[in-house]
Amino acid sequence: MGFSTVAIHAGNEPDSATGAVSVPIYQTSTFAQDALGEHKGYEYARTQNPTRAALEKNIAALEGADFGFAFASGMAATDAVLKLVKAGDHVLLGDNTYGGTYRLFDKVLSRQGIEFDLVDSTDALNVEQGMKPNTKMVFVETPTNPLMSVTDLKAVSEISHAHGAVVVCDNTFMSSYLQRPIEHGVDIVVHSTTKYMNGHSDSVGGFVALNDEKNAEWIGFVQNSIGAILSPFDSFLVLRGTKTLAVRMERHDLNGRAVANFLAEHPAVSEVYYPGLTSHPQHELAKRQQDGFGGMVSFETGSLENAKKVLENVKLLTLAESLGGVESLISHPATMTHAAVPFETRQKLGITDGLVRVSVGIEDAEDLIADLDQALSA
Ligand code: P1T
Repeated sequence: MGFSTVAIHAGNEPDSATGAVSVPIYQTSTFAQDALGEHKGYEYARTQNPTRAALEKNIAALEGADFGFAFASGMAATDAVLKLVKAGDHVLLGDNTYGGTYRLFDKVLSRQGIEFDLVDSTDALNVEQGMKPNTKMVFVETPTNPLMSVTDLKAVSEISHAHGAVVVCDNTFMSSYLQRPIEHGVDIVVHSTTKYMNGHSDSVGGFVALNDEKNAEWIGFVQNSIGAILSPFDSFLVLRGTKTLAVRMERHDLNGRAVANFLAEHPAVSEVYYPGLTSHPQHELAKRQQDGFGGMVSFETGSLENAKKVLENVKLLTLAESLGGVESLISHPATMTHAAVPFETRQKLGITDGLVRVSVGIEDAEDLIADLDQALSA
């Protein structure tokens, strides 16, 4: 079955009690039991909830995974995956991830004895060279936030598996529509569903999808033990969101390409980071690995002053953190999403004070381009 058919039908069977076509929001904390030890598969809503179960089935199907778990945020999903490693284990972390992911490793996981090194995974050889005897996991984002660097998932998976390490890919920037990491050998997919999967900037959530039964059992155990579950209402919203994922992503992709092409020609912009541009260093890989290039575009304005000018002069685009919603957002990675990344690392990667990031929405591309044009010329 095609992607949209799966998106609309997986997990979305009519409600067994009422026939409701749309999965109801089971807003309950507990479930009546017929007798001691006899119940309908639901006991307590942290452990199982029908609305969440429907979403878990839905996104797992979209990612081509046997198992899926919905969490209260993208960070909660990432943290749950990191419960697969223990004190003394080593993780190779992509050197450009969402700032919050770096912060989790740097400030929280390292206190618990989990070792990590940053790796430029755009060259798979760096992953090979970064391996240590205690490396148990390789965690990458592709394309990365905010520099849109692309990692060869097949190559990194082969290297990691040869060393016995599990490979995790944060698929937030592409969504399940534009990229399915498991098809390329990745073991575990993480999403911030806050972004494209929900798509309407009205829910915070996260997701973990995987095939390995033993690891899935542990992630489910962790989900219930720690309790960072997605609420029934948020599960409903994301389930509603994925029904239109394909059509939304087609438009994000079209608009992303149009905005990137416009910026690439603009005299006030010295560099555009977008895998769809032929000038992007991993353009060929992105073409092969992804089903499109998406709606995230970053660009260099040269200075904090220039960046501020653009951020403060846009009228249609909204200055805000986050991404992946129908409305276009604009942000300043160095002081917003990536403030937790040390200054030297930011400089080395190219997250400069002049860097601006746009989450290109699904408005009319001409209006977005006109707004950026007037802000750049202000
Ligand atoms: O915000 P939350 O749902 O917890 O997701 C965290 C997260 C994980 N992975 C990626 C690639 C992300 O971009 C994010 C969150 N990012 C933003 C809020 C942002 O504006 O970039």
